[in-house]
Amino acid sequence: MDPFRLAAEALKSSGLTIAVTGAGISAESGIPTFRGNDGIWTKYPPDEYATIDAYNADPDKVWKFWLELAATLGGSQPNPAHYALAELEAMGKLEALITQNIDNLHEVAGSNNVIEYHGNAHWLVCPRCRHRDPLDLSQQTNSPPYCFCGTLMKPDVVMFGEAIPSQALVESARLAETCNCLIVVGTSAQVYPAARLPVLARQNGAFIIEANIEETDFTASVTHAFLKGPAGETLPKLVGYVKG
Ligand code: BJW
Ligand code: ZN
Repeated sequence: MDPFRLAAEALKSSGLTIAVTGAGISAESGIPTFRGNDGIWTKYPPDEYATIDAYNADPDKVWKFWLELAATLGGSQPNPAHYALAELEAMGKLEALITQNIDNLHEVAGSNNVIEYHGNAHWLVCPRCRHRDPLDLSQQTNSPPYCFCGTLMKPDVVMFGEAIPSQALVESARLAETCNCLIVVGTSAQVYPAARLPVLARQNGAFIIEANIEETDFTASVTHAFLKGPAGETLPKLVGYVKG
């Protein structure tokens, strides 16, 4: 059966649908993904730039990388894939959206119930007192700023070795365990615990729709309907099938 038709039927009959998104959904907004030939990690190895230990050992080095990454986010706009998920929510067909992305584009596209699993690049957080300040993504400083409590602040994103924010962790697991349908978009399924969510949903009987330009570790064993292609094309097409 046509995977779009199969996916649309599952969505129509589902009482509770959630989505899990990754960097691939923002690729068509001009934001590079992490893995793959042109991925961020090819230039900046994650061991050196994306772990909390690396940040604590040399905050200025990681800060410099961070500002470069942030520059790719500044001025970026949602693409048709973000709008398609916002439309599904508005239609009452998507309960919640769990994003690993830190770019804020789902919120800009109009999704209301967004769980930020790996934080948000538009904020700084104090590791000691948890005070948050907005981060001006266009700033160019050599060092991260200090909190009023005297501690060096860090981007409010989850680095390797840091815990997922507890509310996001618990709420996402609850949704994955109880949903009837889960749409997973543009993630390589390599980073945990986010990569557990579709597996958890599948184990609890949910129908899994996957949208990606290539197969992932989910595709053969977890996915029911694989929508192959750029999410900016496949997700609006899926919404069309749901409406039609
Ligand atoms: C398209 C497309 C288009 C392209 N359309 N598709 C279990 C097993 C092994 C290891 C672990 C485990 N549990 C925990 C770990 C350790 C670690 C981990 O997962 N390591 C593995 C990588 C080996 N996890 C952690 O450390 C996490 N924390 C944790 O577990 O805490 C425990 C703890 C408890 C109590 C106290 C202390 C600790 C934290 C993970 C944090 C991840 N952070 C990052 C970086 C943030 C920014 C920064 O610092 O600079 O988040 S890593 C990076 O990867 C980013 C992403 O959110 C994340 C996922 O990447 P994503 O989204 O999948 O992107 P890509 O690039 O990998 O894939 C893109 C996909 O899109 C591809 O499939 C393309 O084909 C596709 N695509 N264009 C559709 N147009
Ligand atoms: Zn503080």
